[in-house]
Amino acid sequence: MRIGLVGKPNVGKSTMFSALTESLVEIANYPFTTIDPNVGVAWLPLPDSCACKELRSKKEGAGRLDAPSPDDPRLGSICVPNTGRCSNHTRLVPVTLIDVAGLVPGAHEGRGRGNQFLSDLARCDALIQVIDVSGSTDMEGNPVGSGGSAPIEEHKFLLEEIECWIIGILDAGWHRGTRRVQAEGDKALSNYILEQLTGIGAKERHVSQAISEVISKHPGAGPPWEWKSEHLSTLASSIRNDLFPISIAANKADRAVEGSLEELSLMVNEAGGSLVLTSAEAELALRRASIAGLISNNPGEPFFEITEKGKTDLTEKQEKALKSIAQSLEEWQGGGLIGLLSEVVFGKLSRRVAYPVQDETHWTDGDGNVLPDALLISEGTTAKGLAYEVHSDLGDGFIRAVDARSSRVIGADYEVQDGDIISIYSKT
Ligand SMILES: Nc1nc2c(ncn2[C@@H]2O[C@H](COP(=O)(O)OP(=O)(O)OP(=O)(O)O)[C@@H](O)[C@H]2O)c(=O)[nH]1
Ligand SMILES: [Mg+2]
Repeated sequence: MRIGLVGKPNVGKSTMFSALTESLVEIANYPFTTIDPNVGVAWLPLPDSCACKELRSKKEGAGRLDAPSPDDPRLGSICVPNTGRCSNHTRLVPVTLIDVAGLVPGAHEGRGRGNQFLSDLARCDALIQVIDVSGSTDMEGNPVGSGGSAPIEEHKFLLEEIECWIIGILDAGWHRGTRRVQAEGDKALSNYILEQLTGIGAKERHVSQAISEVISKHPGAGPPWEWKSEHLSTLASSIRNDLFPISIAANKADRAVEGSLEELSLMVNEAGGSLVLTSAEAELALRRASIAGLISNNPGEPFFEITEKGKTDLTEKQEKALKSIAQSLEEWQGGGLIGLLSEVVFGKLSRRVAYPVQDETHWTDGDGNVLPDALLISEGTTAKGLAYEVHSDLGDGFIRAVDARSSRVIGADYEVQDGDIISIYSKT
């Protein structure tokens, strides 16, 4: 799972990256602070309890396990995650984030840092556009104090730039490529487009959907080698929408300009995306205080406790500032950065979780580790598809799978449901 952070310069992309991945990156109040992309992992809590909760209660019921002691550091969790961690049955799973250079209007013509770096986003499952809702920066990301660019303009230009980037990939050999239709028939058109766009992750269904959109929207478009820029634009827009669904972090919400978001919110909702108010800077402050051991706070939660260390080290002013940050985060609906990420992954992308295990009785791997993996899978993933997600050898040698809850054998075509625990039998 990969999610790209995009937007004009100086909106808080790197601040957001840093808060979510708990890593140090360069952050500054001027455009193009980031040039080479930052890549890191954010830990996303699963919306439902980890399956280890169910296992614990089964074991407790059978008298094979005592209730967790009050000083259990993991608050009852009994899984052994290969990646991430689990406490109080809240399981964290990895999501890769990519923070890229800012994009300015005209990037496809080489303005700013151009749009070459968009290829870093090519394999992303979704994008989050970070928008400055404080009006403190212009379209190029220059600090202007107030009266900066309108959020809706920031969004529209970003869509346009990504579409121009896609058109740029298609344009070069368009005439020659699409002429193949004359000799090879209609299929040659989708084949040509697919060849050009596989590098950015396009699949046949994206391409055929896009071609149908051009034909229905422009009935007089003529043969593809005569298509004009508006036809290619419809094509690119359809592909962009499918390939890179965009949600919005309405950032710098701590200094939001009243009434600047209604129009944008409507537009994003109509396109099926989400918009969440965020303050990356505020969340970063909480993360840093938590990492320094001054407060105890889980990512995404607006409340915290001051630790013993915090009680001695924090000044009254610092304590007040942290409390006011937490209060603001609570007031903005949507759960901040983690809430947005969760909405993108589980809402927009409809990801489900599956727990592959080797031993269907004990829900363990070969070494006895309980529920070692919690994988995010797409809707429609089959048992065999899940085997491939674990390892290509497991997929190639797939014999059958077993639903560990019911001990029933399931076939290769069974559609994996959210929360399924599945053991896979394979020749290898
Ligand atoms: N008030 C406020 N300022 C913020 C917030 N998030 C980031 N900033 C500030 O905005 C400025 C730009 O932050 P960056 O994270 O470097 O922005 P960027 O989008 O990565 O910028 P480029 O790499 O130049 O494209 C910094 O001064 C941050 O401290 C926020 O939520 N509220
Ligand atoms: Mg940056």
